[in-house]
Amino acid sequence: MSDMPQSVTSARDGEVYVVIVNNPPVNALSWHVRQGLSDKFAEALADDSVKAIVLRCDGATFIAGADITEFGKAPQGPDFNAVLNSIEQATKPVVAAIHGTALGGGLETALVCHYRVAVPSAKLGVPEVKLGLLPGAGGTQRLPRIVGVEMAAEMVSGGEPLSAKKAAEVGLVDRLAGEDSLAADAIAFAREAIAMGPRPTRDRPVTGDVAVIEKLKSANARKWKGFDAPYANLACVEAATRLPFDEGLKFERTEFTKLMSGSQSAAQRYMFFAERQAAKIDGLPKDVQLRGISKVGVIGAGTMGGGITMNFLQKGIPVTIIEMVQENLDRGVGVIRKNYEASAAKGRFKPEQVEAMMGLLTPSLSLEDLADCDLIIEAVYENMDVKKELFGKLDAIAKPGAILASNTSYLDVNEIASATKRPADVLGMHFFSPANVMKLLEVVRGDATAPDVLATAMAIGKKIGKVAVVAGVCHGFIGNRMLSQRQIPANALLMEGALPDQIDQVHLDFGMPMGPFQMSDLAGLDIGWHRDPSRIETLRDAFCAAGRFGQKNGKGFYDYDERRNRTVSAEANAIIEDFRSKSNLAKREVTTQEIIERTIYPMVNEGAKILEEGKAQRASDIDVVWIYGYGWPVYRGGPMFWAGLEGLGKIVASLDAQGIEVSPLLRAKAEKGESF
Ligand code: T1G
Repeated sequence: MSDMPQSVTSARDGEVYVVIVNNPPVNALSWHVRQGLSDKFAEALADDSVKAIVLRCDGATFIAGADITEFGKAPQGPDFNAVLNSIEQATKPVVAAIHGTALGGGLETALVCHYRVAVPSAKLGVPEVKLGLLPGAGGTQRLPRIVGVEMAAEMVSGGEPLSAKKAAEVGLVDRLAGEDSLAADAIAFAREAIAMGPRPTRDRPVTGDVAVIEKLKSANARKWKGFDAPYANLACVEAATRLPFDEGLKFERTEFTKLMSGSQSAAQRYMFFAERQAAKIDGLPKDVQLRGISKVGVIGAGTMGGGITMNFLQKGIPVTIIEMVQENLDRGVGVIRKNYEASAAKGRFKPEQVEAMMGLLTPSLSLEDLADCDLIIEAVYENMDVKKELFGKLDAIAKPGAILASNTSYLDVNEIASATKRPADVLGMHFFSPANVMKLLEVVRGDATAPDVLATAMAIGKKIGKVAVVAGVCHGFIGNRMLSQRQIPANALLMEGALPDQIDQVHLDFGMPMGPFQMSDLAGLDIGWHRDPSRIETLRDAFCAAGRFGQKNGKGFYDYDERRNRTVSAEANAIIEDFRSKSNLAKREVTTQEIIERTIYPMVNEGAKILEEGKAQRASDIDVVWIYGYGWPVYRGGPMFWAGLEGLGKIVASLDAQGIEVSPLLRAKAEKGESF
């Protein structure tokens, strides 16, 4: 095949034949890699002077999996399993030389090699479950023959990689190589292997106790709720314990095909690329230079300010944290330390790491101490006047080139920027609570925000472990703007006959971590309340008048015990019934389908408007926001992806019937039978 990229070459070291894969950026097993492997191994096996074979990769990593971009397309090149089986059947010993990440089909390729040598920094895993799949090239059948049923079951169902050290302990790696001498060490091991001969994994016995599979299922029932792949993975490992190898392969192939053809894997593979796409800023000048961020200032040591601060300290970036009152500053710093100590108690940090992180924190009562910061993030009271006054002061204090960011969750970033003489250096960095846990970061670009400022904020967001998404200035940006389109109809449905737990249950069954009313209780029903119990104009007023403020005081739409377990509240439901009757609204039966159409379809409509207005770069960014900011079930791909599965025409028809103004973009796509 003349047009085939040469992504597999070979070299000789005496009687050892070295097969070298080079398919940037991650040496994915694209069709031309499979063809190259097939050709090179055939060459090595046909050459009598070759006594052993090493398989290694150039670039950053060993093979990191099948080429996900090929999925769903017409198959090209040799079959994955055929290539791997031919390696396993080699009549000469084959040694895999592993660095970087041997993942998915990459690890499966290493499993068909007879021996494995790895550098200590390497990681080995089968993350297919995170794509809604399973290791479809024999991984579920070969892992139990090398590491045993327990470890294999954990690996395939959790998708987390093993360190090379751990892999060596469990027999997945036969020898740890020098960090800088993998090629040579692998060849040396291959020479030793000549005497040992081939060791086909398929011929090795399955070891371990199959009972672990049921234990894993019960231990992860909550986490795996709604997901198909974890259970399919475990079914394959279980099959390995009772079927001959080739029967087990057939079982695996059947389960793999079911997952591959299902919507869950399509959604999770979509999200894999969507998350990476979100990091890209369309139209960014090629020569943009990031600004250096070596010191950060955070204004506000409350829940948000403290959580934001922790993100930077954890990455070794010093933070000056500001409060106006000593007591609040001390409390804020205390909470940061307490959170780190709690994580240390769970083994996440060593005590000396906690001290090192706290050593990077400079508490202060003076804004002047922010003068040397490269990035200043305010997380103060959500009030425009307060923020504008503060940004005016920062403008005079911050050094030239410092980025000034607001953590506002919905206010107009352009108006905040107008309080400074440097609007190009101003943007929003909207963290989600708890800020040291939630991965989503909405980076809100103002009209004047400079490209390098935007790119720097996106880059620092990634550096502190966030999934950053560019949002435009509008009320609520992307996530909260769509959230409000869910809450409004949810509240209306209470007035039509539904109850909080019925509506929430629909959302829980859909796969959301909590429903609209659980979320309201978490946020607090008294936010923005006028504090006059005699003035009852809205249902929220009625709840607040009754002292029902939400989780914070143990009662809201639900009742909460001291462990925050919620129960349906007769008092809350009575307040709803009373408010409905006083509003002369008749109670009627509300169905699950109606709840979906009334509370989720409007979110899709709002997402389409956000796209039309250019407040999100792409539909997949909106989905990333909802997966990482609100726990939308990744097996449904995000609201915009899910809308395509639901059918845009069906959604538009329902919105029309509800009398909701339909986004022209949504309607146009529906009419063309498109999805987002
Ligand atoms: N196929 C195609 N492209 C891939 C890819 C893959 N497997 N992995 C990464 N890329 C692209 C990615 O989209 C990005 O592209 C670039 O490489 C750098 O990735 C039969 C069925 C290896 C840990 O799930 O976990 O094997 O944005 O930004 O942070 O049983 O990539 O530059 O254009 O993530 O250094 C199983 C997925 C596949 C591993 C590197 N394997 N990849 O992280 O870089 S299914 C996986 C990763 C399978 C078999 C089954 C990570 C990484 P662009 P990156 P990184």
